[in-house]
Amino acid sequence: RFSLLFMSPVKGGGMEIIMKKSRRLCLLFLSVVFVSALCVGCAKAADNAPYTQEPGSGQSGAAGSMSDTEGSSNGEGIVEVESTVTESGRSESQKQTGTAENEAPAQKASTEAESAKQETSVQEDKSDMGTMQSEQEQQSSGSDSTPGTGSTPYSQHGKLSVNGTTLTDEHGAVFQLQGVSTHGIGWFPQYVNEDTFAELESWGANAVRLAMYTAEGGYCEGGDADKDKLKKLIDTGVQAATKLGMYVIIDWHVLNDHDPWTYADEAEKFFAEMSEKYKDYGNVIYEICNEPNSGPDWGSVKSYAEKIIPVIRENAPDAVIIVGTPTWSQDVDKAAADPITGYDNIMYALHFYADTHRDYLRDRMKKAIDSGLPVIVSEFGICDASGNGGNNYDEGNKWIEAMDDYNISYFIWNLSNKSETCALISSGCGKLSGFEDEELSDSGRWYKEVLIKQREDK
Ligand code: IDC
Repeated sequence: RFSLLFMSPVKGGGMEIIMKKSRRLCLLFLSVVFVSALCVGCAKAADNAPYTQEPGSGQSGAAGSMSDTEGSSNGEGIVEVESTVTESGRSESQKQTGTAENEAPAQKASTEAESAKQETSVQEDKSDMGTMQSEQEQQSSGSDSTPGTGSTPYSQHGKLSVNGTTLTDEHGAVFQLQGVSTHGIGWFPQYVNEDTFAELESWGANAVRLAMYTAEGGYCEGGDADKDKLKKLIDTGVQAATKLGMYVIIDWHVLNDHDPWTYADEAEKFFAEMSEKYKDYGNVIYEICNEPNSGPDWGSVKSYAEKIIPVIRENAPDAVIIVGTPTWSQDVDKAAADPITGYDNIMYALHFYADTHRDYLRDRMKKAIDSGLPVIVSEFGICDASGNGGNNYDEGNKWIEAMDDYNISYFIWNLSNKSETCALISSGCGKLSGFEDEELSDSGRWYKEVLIKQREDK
């Protein structure tokens, strides 16, 4: 038998050499098995670690961010994407344009490698998060909450309100927010800091959006300690933006939980707490559901909004509140036909990814505004709706032009170095500020130019 062979080498004979060789081979084999087992173990641990794993296993919200008809109306490669289960429990297959999904295996491998890389940096970052945040807390507790001093966006424009279909500043002049959305703050906490925001401000951004996922290991799936960490991160972000005199959106990032009603009670508690904490911060804006999708209609989203808005209004009687719309925040037409009444300073979200969402969605946006709906683009990208594929600069520029024409505020997705087209920082760059142009991604460079040009034109 194999083990016996090991124990009884014939001394000095050819057999001994064979035995030595087999022993070496065996040792090699065992080491390979051991190392592989270790790797699998690590990967499993990473998968299970809340707040360290990037979201995105499975279909992202974006994978379904368009309807069948939208997919086929686009003359590009159409890829079938396994999709979400509808309210009735029926599994739908939706079509996604672009080639990103075609390259799934290669891409998946690189995404996994990226996740492992990111995880380390997130964990490293988390270790000093405690210190960072307690400093922030000391600064914020009892400190004056007047955002920015000197010539900052807030010092010039003050508290914003919604007038007709647009935002206006405290002097009554039309005002446009031009900002950047973080990735999920739980996964990329390192970018929630004053230096990074200052860099965005130096390009011409006047606002940031703090995206806090509710599902995918996000706020509603963690325990109290995880919730506290995320709330501290929000505070870090709000304080940093406030110091710089930038506007800041607190975004309840509903995505793979589909329906804002899934965690409506949690949302109610969260917004009660946030609006109480930031009631004196004229620069804070509340976004109560990023992208309802795969089920809830406008009636249902509207009734969710009617549950949350009064909770915020109790503490922040005139803060701007953004309400997401069904179909990944694309159905502004439905909201325009039946807007929320009885409250001021409400805006409705329209999100687009320029390579997927083209004329038909721009037309829908314009029509909604023409019919009196205040629309805000609290998230957009210039690649396809999966956050990958190539950038479509032509369509991106058409969107910017349309939004500028209508004085619509916008926030690009996302402030991270994740290996995906829509990340603004190149995946090889670990810096948090002082980015050279080549350390930005293509969309990062494009957006920086958009902002710089806007600033020059003003
Ligand atoms: C994407 C992220 C990606 C993540 C995925 C799932 O870029 O890293 O894996 O979410 O969590 C949206 C969503 C936004 C999506 C983005 C691109 O609001 O969370 O981010 N997108 O898919 N709507 C349309 C596109």
